[in-house]
Amino acid sequence: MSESNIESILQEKRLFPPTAAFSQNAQIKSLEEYQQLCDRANSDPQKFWAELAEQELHWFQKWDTVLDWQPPFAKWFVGGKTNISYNCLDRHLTTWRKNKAALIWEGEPGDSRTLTYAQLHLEVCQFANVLKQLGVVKGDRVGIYMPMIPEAAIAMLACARIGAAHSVVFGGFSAEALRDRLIDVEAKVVITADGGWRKGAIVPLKEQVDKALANNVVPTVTSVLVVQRTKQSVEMQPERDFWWHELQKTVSADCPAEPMDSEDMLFVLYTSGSTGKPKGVVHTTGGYNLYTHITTKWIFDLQDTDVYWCTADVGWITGHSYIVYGPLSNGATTLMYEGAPRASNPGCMWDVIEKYGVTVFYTAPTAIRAFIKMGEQLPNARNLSSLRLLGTVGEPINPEAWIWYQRVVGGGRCPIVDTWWQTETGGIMITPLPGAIATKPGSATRPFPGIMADVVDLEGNPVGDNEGGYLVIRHPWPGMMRTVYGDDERFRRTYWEHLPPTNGQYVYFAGDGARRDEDGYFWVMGRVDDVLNVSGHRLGTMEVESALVSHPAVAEAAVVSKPDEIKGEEIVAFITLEGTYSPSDKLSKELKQHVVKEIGAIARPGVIRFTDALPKTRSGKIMRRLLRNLASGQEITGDTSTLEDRGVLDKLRGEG
Ligand code: 7RM
Repeated sequence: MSESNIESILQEKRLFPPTAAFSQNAQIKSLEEYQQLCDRANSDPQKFWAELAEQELHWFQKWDTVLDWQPPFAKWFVGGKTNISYNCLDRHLTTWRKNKAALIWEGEPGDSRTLTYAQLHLEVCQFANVLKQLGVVKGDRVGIYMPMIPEAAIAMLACARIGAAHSVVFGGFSAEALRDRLIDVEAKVVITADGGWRKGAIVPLKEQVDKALANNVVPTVTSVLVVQRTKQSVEMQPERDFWWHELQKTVSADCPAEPMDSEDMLFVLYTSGSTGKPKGVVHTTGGYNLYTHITTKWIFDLQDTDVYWCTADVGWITGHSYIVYGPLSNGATTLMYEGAPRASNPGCMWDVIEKYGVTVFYTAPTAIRAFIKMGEQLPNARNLSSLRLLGTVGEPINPEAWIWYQRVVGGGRCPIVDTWWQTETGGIMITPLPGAIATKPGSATRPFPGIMADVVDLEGNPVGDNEGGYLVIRHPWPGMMRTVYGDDERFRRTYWEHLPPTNGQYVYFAGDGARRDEDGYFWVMGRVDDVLNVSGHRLGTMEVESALVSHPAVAEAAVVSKPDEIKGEEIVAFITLEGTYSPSDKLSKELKQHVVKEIGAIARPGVIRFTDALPKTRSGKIMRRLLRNLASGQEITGDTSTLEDRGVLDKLRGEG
């Protein structure tokens, strides 16, 4: 976060209490009710979660043990049998919701489609049978590399239905990034589309899959399923590639949901860390289902008449938890949008809200800052009066953006839920409950009931009010990640051994800096590690550096970020070149393009700076702190005495 933003957040004192009109009909109606839930959860967490699991979900068989906690490995509802696809679909079919819209889809070139719960159930059952026909069995992993179309959700639910774990890879990732993830997760099948629409152009998804699988580098993959979306011609490899719509015709519509152990793996989703390759975050069935269900219900205050729209992509955790599983488990109407604003349709988001009468809208601060830039005449020209609740996620929101969102989009009447959480936490952890908690612009406010969040120093001791520290969680919760796929030790090291245990109790280290104010409100300041947040997308410095050094011209690369008005952060790469190469604009462009090819457009560096040498300590460590100062044009702050060669710094500074 930029200095000026930190300044403005430190001075933020405005308070927005929920209106009586909102609280009256809310799921959680008052601060007292919130407090009671917290007290109950704190005094007996297992009882709290067990009661909710019993009330809110269907179980084929009840559990024997609520929580088996062998730090840092947790098992929830052990012995219980359930199925998240059953909870999202089948159980609604015996109610009036059978013919309620489950999924509304608005496609990019004006296509649209609405699936009722009965229709979605049918499609999921059919597709689950397609997967079975291709030999997918319980315990297998299935890669999903898709545009934002209903088939993405159908594919996820079909995997869950038969007990195969899905691993969705964001459609904006490159063939190389896809390949790495498919190899790591040992996928048996890949589900994709002939192409996807992105800002008026076609993203050749199937072609990327072909590249990822070329030369049999992912030997586990036996079949590729292709949705016909754009109708552009693609190569279909005999015996490996199949059209979704063709196989769909060959299967029965009968596919009972497989009773899954609560702790059976539901999905693996890759996310960036500060070191090494992206980690496969593992989530399991029962705990994840309960946690996404109850957070969606209470935080988005679901009512049966809501049209709920989360603008994330299903390739990210927000899409998993708050487009697909959380809303559908609650029997809500969830909207999926394939488009994105661009010059030719700058008001498209507002059109969608007006067209469908969206009531709950959940987006990212980076999107809000882009809306501000495009001008308030766009939202003002649409009827947004259906909206009753707004949310944000992905990065800290600056108070100015919060206030604009509240006033222009929310018409001054909608509460805003600023939700802090991570891929690893499965669901939202710190957030207002909109009928209960007064909000402060820029603060995610208070922990969800049952979440024991704290701010500590490097020794693991709680810090005082308004003192900065590390954000931690003290007690396991049902939605927490279970491990890093195939690497228990990395899981332990990354999240549980970063800080010493408190009174022998392990604490979960989130990687974010935060402070808690005198009212117990949390203010999340951003990452304290080498994880970048560009437009709300999480990227590791090391991933971008590895991509850069894989180019023949690059000897060394050091990647940092600088504050950006819209994107939050922008990537700045400091590069030293191999002997025969010299700096040029052409090479700079080529290197940016190289990163796009290796990772995807979300990782494109904004600035490339060539240098003769990188500032290093005597032990050879790159001093990123100095590079960050340089990148953002700030004075060099702090100690520079460990620098090996001051001349390097002076030279870099000279270039401005
Ligand atoms: C949901 C998601 C996680 C990181 C996290 C934070 C940052 C997310 C907020 C936020 C401040 C928020 N998962 N973050 N939400 N920072 N306020 N409301 O984004 O795994 O992709 O990223 O995002 O740094 O650690 S994620």
